[in-house]
Amino acid sequence: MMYDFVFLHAPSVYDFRKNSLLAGPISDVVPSSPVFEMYPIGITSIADYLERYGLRVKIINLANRMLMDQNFDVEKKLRKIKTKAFGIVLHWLPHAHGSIEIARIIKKLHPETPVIFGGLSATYFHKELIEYPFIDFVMRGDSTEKLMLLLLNKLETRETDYEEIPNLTWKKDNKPGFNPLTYVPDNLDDLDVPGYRYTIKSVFKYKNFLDPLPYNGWLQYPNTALLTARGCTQSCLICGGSKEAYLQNCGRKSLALRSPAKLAEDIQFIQRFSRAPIFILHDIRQGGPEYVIEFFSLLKDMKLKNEIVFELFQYADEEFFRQLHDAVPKYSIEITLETHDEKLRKLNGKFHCTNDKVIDTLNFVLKHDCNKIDLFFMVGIPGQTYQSALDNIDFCETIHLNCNKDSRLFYFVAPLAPFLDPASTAFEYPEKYGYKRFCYSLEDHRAAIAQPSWKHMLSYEQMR
Ligand code: B12
Repeated sequence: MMYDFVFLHAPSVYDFRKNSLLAGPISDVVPSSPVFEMYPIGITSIADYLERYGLRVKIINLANRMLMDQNFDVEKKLRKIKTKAFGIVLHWLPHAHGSIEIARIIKKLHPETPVIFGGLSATYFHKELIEYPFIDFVMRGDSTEKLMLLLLNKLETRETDYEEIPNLTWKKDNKPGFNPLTYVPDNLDDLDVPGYRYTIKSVFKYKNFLDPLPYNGWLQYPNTALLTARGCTQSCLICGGSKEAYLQNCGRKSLALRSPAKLAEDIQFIQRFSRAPIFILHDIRQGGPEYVIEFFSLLKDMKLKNEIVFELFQYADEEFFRQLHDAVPKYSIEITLETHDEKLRKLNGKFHCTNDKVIDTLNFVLKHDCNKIDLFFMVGIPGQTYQSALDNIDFCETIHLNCNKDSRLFYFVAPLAPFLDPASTAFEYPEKYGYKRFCYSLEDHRAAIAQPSWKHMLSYEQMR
């Protein structure tokens, strides 16, 4: 079968099956293994959009196929593919090694087929990427659906005036061109984000259910996520998806929101194929109070069967949870506190209220019948000392005792690993925030992630 576009999601390190890694706790709080086999949900949106215009698009999660089958032959699989262009995912920087190796293999097997990179990390390192002889384009930015249609149409008609496509990094006669980041849409309603319709349809259309699986174990427990926004209102120092990072990396000055009505439609659709929890990504309060009221009222009218998981960036009062529970029969809450230290929380950005208010928030949630609360702490945030990291454990005890030792509270701690996020304030100004940075270029990160032990993968050290 001839495709118009094939997405490839590489493992973090290629080939992880040959060189065993002591990856440590670098992926402890996400559904993936250290291979980071989950692909970014946005590639399903791109696929969905392109298929609306009659293109045939396939997603191959190579990382997951390699993980699920020790004998899965990558080169054999790639050799057989007939497509007009390949898209290689470099969204998360831990894929710095695998994505480059896959691109190299693709060019060896299909020298005439264009190779296009995309994702937040590809956007950040686009100038370095375009220098590789086996990469032809980098599509930059957080919203590339429409731009990819423009580019694929151009490739089809063999026109080479790439200057016309916003956000594109390209090359002609080995000379790179960098088009400005001018396409930054301010809402997400004309897209399917994520493209669950596409994903399900593609299984039947292209007769393969293994290739597009999002991660190992998804079939047993088909968790889904919905994206309320692209961009962020928060300024967390360590986040490569903060307000400042989106401005610098994607030219985004404000949030692009998905409307409550569209989110409600998305939930209806998911309920048709999955009974597992639906994660609502980002704090819905980013949309403002009216957005929240409208969303809750739509949820209330719906016969919600799935559990819905909400994220909170800051303190919320009791009324919020009363309304939430009134609208959603079964819900859970995720809170990233990072630290017990009020001053450090204030510096870093998340939950910059007092510890008393943190405990109040938790008690409100528990009172209003939530199913579960996940609380996340981190080791390695700016200003944190060894002792301060240890003190988080005592704070968990304080919380537990102040919340009647409620068994619905779950505590997680993970290191800031493996890398400082590119474009985050901490990455851009490491010394100011107490870090010694070891990695600068993409090549530095590529070498780091392939180290045999996680201790040597880390791209930073905290200064005392
Ligand atoms: C939701 C989220 C997750 C979800 C992922 C859900 C999913 N499958 O996409 C979960 C919780 C699982 C997760 C995990 C991780 N995350 Co995360 N995540 C986010 C978050 C909060 C939102 C992402 C978002 O808004 N995406 C929307 C847009 C930007 O992306 P998208 O629609 O998927 O893709 C669009 C473009 O990026 C582009 N694109 C993407 N890929 C490609 C490929 C091609 C070929 C093309 C053309 C275009 C293209 O086009 C798409 C649509 O137009 C951000 C923070 C933030 N506010 O941004 C962090 C963030 C992206 N995550 C980050 C990190 C580090 C991770 C982890 C590595 C953490 C860890 N050590 O475990 C893991 C990796 C998981 C894996 N691969 O297995 C960093 C990334 C920094 C970097 N540049 O590397 C961020 C910025 C901040 C952070 N620290 O959390 N994450």
